[in-house]
Amino acid sequence: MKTSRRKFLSKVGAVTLTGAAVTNTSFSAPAPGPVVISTWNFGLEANVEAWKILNKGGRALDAIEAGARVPEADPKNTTVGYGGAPDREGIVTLDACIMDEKGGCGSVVFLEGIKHPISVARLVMEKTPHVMLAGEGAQQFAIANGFKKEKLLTKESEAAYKEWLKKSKYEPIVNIENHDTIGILALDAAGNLSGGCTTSGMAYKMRGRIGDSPIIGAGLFVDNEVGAATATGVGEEVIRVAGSHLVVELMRQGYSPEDACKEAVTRIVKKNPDKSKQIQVGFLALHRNGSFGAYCLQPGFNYAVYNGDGNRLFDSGSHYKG
Ligand code: SD4
Repeated sequence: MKTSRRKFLSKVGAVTLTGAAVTNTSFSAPAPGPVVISTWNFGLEANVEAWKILNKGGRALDAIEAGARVPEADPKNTTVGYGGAPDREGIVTLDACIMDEKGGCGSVVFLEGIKHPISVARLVMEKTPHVMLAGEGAQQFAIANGFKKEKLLTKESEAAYKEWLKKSKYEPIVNIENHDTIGILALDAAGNLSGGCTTSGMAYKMRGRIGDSPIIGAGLFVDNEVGAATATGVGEEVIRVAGSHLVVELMRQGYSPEDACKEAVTRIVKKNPDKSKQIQVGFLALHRNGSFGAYCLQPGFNYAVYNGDGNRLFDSGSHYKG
């Protein structure tokens, strides 16, 4: 029997953009039509921009890019784009990738001085015969395509970095509890999927370190026949299991989005049970039928969903319990 919208909302305790509480668990009876889902609570704001495109019948790829640009431009978001935490030398380096419904993909890594790596990644996909550009080459390509070189380190991020420098021990930081990388997945009215992932990476990482976020198959994977997945958390662990590709392949075998994410987390734990106690990894998946789900290692991962039922924040209440 179809659950009424009112009943559904009271069951999951959903909130809107301005709400405070978060919900529990995933949702597998999707509203028909387009949907966009994205990691963490700042995903709510990204979804608003993405939904403007999806709601008009626009393409999922355009929605992804528009959504990802929101946290990239936000100086208060210290894990993505402008205002992102720097590496251990004090330099902000950005990573991003994007995938479309045709299996096209583009990626930039170790990009400095460009505020919107997601848009550069899209151009790599659309204008070059390559998938990935790095560092200086990626920056040259961006500038040649009209992007401005800008200072990305904000006063606030610089001050936090200076505090961190006072510690004697080298310790990169991934925030377990709160805001991180944005991974964003969308299904449009034509039934096509796309995805994107953009980050400043692990705060105070070694210079040159790249995580999972810009790596196709690790931080993001889209297969229009099946679904899409993205990851957040300690990228090294996600890369080791080719996490997002794994999630999509599990959905191909019939796993629900949440169960596929759970299996990927479980594999990470099995490989390294001790380390897993101290890190966070979360996966988010969208099936091509519009159902979605998430699973994380530690409690504290939330994600935002905008579909015909509105824009809501879900707590991935499902986390690894051993
Ligand atoms: C990375 N996965 O660079 C990204 C960062 C992140 O939670 O998502 N941190 O490893």
